Amino acid sequence: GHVFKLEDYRASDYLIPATSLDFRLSPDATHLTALLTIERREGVAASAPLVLDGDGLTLLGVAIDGQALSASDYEATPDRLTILKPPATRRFELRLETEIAPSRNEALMGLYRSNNVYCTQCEAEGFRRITYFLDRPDILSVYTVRIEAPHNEAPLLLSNGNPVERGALANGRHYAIWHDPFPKPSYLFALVAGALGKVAGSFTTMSGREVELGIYVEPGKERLAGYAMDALKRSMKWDEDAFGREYDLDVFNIVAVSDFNMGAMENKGLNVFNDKYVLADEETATDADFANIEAIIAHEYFHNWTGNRITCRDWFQLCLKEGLTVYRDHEFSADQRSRAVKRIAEVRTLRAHQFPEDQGPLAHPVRPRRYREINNFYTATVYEKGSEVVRMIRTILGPETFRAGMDLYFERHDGEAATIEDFLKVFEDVSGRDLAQFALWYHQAGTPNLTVSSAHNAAAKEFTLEIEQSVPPTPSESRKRLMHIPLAFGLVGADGKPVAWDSVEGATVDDGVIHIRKRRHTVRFSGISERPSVSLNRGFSAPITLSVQQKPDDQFFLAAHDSDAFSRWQAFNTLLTDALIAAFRQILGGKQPAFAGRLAELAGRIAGDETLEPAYRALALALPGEADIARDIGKGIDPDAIFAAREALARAIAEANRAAFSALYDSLVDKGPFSPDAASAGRRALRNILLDYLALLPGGAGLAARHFAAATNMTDRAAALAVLTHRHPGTAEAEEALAAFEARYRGDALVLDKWFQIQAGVPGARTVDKVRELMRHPAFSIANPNRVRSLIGTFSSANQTGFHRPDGEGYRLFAETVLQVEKRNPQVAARLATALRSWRSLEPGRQAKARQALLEMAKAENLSADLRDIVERTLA
Ligand code: DPP
Ligand code: ZN
Repeated sequence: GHVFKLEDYRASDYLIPATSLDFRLSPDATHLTALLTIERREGVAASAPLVLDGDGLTLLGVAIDGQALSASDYEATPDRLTILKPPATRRFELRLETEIAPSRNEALMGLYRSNNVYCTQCEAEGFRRITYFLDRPDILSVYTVRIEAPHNEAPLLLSNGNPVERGALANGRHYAIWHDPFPKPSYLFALVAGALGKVAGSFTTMSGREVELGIYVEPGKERLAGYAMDALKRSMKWDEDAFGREYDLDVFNIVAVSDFNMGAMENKGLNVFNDKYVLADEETATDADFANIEAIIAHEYFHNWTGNRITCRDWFQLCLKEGLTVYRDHEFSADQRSRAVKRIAEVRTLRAHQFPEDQGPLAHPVRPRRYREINNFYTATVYEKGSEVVRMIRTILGPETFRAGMDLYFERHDGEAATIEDFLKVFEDVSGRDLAQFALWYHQAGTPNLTVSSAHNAAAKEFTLEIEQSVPPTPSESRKRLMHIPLAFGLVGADGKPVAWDSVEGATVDDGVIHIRKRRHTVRFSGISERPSVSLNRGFSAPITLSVQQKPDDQFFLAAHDSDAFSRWQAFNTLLTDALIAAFRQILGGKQPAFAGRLAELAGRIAGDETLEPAYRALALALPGEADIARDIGKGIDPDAIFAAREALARAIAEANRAAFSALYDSLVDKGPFSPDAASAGRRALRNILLDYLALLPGGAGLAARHFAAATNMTDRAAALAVLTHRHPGTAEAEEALAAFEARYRGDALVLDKWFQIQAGVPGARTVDKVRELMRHPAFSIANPNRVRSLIGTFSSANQTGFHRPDGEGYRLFAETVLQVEKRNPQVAARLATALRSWRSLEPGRQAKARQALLEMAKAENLSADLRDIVERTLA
């Protein structure tokens, strides 16, 4: 396929200042008349052909300035329309008639049907499946949209911007006209039509304008949209308070649909959401679901300024809107909930999703330089690492200068399609600093590593840190340049208090941050009489790995005393990881793993420490995941040995703390009415992780079964079901709970996704057969992305022992299913296929079988560009 390159960017010869669309909706034959005002760019020769993008389109007619074109004036294929000799005038009107079949659109890109509702998804290149267009983000156009449909089939007709007019027509038909005054790229176009229920709200902006809010859901589900509405209002207020950003249209609408490739989409004034991220009440949604809804509602809303008002010049700049908007939604959630807990959760996500990407065959810079299929670049690197890069800018410049830079960004680039260079320039301009070396975070792939050792010279009262940076090679980037790494740190005295120094040399040290810019720094602190413990990368100030020569005593000390909550969590997590890796090696060597008693003791102390938030304690007690352990081991992975190591440690912790865990578990029982707030969720999280430990002890299955039966909300019910099925698979208790859950939620597809997910995650060799069986369950559908992700996605990316079954059966099911999904929906299939990205780190037997599965996929006929790109890069 074609490789798109950043350096090939060139402005287009033509612009489209205004776009007027007239839809006559019909499931099998939607008729669209598009009237495009075309303007030749200054300096472009009049003879330059106008080349528009299409994708599978049927052209019914084409006219310029009211005159139908003759066949020799243009060339039309499903994927391109070329106007060979446009008029000599600089501005003209191009009229296009096309016909599309939403009911047959299973790729869920462009205009399609979901549960009899018409909806659209145009990012990145879906608009060209609706009409011929300059379908690129630097073409900003003012849209007017008329939608016409039978009233009974589609009483609701929505598009971007403000409503202008609506009315009845003959034969039971009606129409609505929408106008969006803000010029926007085609990827932000949206249309929704159908029969939906509405939850209404309103918001008064900082300047006193009244905005009408609407959340549209499947009729009958209105009461499940209350939390999303509340999250929307809080997001609108927060963006005013934190960034001075005010909403700009008279209405803001959100529509929830059940067939959606991503989480949600920020179309101007008309966000379209995966219903998973809108619908919630205590009976159907977990605390994690509530938190995700809050974060995604915020994320899409925040795009109104970072993405919509200021968009991307080209798709290489995707992180300009995504990394920045993730940063903003992280900050929002941190302000709404607990900052320390939020930060730990973010870092866990980054390590679980971005680190393996950065360390494997699909590694790419936050701003890639090449792609074959842009859909494959909506990645953890662009989003999560992109957010970390923005966070580092704030760390380096300080909060006030960062805010001044953001203000300048909005002022300078409002209404434009911008680049990462534009973004960095505002921060250089407000700070007077040169960010050229820092910019490597956008340009260079790979997770930097810092090796750190320390020494104390008591006689000279000097404490020294030797720090060395390296960036591992990544595909097509074997040589790396030195980065600017802001390393937040603290020296901690024996009393747990910060240790002050007289002077420091060897690096710029500023406000608790060592600025690493060279390969090696010897950082000398003078005036230090006692050897301190050193707390490094506090708050996870840089997305790096650390190799620290640190004594376990220091780790234990920091895990109990570090004043930085993140680093304290990190110290304990490092101890757990080290113990798990040691146990893994013992198991491979045929030995029984043994654990230091003080580790389990510390776990007990953290669990019972009333000075710590319950949510924090729950995160601390969560052992590193099997995939996290595998990533830290790096190669020769035997997932069964990792599983055994992890279970042995959990058992050791549970046995050592039985009485205390049990008492704490009892004391945390939910009293009073349900509330999804962070503090209540934290108590449930702590109680549920204690259950997970206690379930490993004698009588554990009974305890979990009672927890399941007594649950009054989905968080507890789903947690108990997972504990029962994962810790006691195949037992009567587990089977009864599964049956009860299924019976209770029969007909509720979103909730049954949890049932699929929990079963797909059951460790062990038998799950592959269970997954095959569940694919035939009436609630499963290979055409629905949420169902596929719950069952196949969970199995392949979150079930290490099941998926990596030594005989390769997991891989075979996986390859077969990916190819089956791909026939309908290449984008979802390609995303699924990334589950094999770490195949080279497996032990040789599994590695050979995983490779076999990848080769099977590679040689399938008519492979989509999406899947081919992933499979070939993974094998390369
Ligand atoms: N809708 C996706 C997001 O908001 C892509 N823009 O991240
Ligand atoms: Zn986004």
